[in-house]
Amino acid sequence: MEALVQRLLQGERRALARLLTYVENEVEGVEAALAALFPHTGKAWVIGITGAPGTGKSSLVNALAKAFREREKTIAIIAVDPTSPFTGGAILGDRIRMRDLSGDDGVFIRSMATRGSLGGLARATRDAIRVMDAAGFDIILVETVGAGQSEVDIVRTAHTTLVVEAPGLGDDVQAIKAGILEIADVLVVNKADRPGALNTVKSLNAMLRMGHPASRTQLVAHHGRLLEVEALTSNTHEAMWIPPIVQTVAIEGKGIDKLLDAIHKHREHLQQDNLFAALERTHIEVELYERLREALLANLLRNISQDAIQTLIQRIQTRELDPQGAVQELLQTQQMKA
Ligand SMILES: Nc1nc2c(ncn2[C@@H]2O[C@H](COP(=O)(O)OP(=O)(O)OP(=O)(O)O)[C@@H](O)[C@H]2O)c(=O)[nH]1
Ligand SMILES: [Mg+2]
Repeated sequence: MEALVQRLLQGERRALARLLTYVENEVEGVEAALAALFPHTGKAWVIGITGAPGTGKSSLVNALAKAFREREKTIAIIAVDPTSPFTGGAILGDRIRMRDLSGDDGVFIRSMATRGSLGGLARATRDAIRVMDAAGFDIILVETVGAGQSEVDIVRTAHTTLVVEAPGLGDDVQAIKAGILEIADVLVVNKADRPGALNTVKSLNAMLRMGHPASRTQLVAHHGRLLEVEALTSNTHEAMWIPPIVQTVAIEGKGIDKLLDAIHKHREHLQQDNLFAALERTHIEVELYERLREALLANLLRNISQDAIQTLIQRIQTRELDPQGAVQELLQTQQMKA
């Protein structure tokens, strides 16, 4: 592992690929590698791209990567597929569409699918981002399908979040249904070459005028949970960010300059008033509590036999014991043992 870490820090792509596989498979010893890499992280700008299936996220990632390359930035891409471990076809599709980026050492592409739980995927994605960050990439693009929990997980890792819409996916703006407008730093109306694009822009605009939540509230972490709270009155107008709406035709590279510009402005926005430090603090707090919960539970369960759990379940089912009482009982026996 140690040698692998050194090779990764020296920029060796094969070491990077191998470490990412270790992260994904939670291979023993990978935690030590992640710990050794951690001091080398915190430099990359992480951009999350989310939206309903088929809106053109991968095409946008492709176009963005090319545009960043033209500006001499190195790019790592993670395509996360939280829906199913059986969508190898879709992942292959992503890879094929990104083939015009291959052969360039300044671009690195990786797909990740769930193996077990969504939580596991979120952790693996976060760790993969760190590994790529330590490997020295300037920009990390993370694509996930907007399907519930995964958007929130992007917020927990990305610095700038793009929410992608496209016309003709139904009569309403998809973001309303999925409730993901709140997390958008930039709204992208892709497939602007299609009829209805202007209507999509109009509905998004109307929603923003009604008061984009971000213009009145802010995300904060409280005991490791993300909460939306009223923006502090001391948060003056400079501190507020209203997500711009950018139209693109990803497959033709149209509007990509404007999108890059919007991303850049958001980055500049975060760099004022210590907003970036606050965002990072929130990310760290959420992660810390998440890991703590996991570790405590794992610790506890190590000392409890499956039989004991099964007995408790039975006692709950027969109404002899209530679920909260069962938890208390478990904690007490643990304390007595300790
Ligand atoms: N007309 C038009 N088609 C586009 C545009 N961008 C992407 N497409 C097409 O839309 C389809 C879906 O594009 P993808 O980039 O795979 O979309 P995605 O959001 O990554 O899809 P999933 O990852 O499956 O959710 C493909 O056939 C693209 O060629 C665009 O700007 N205009
Ligand atoms: Mg895709």
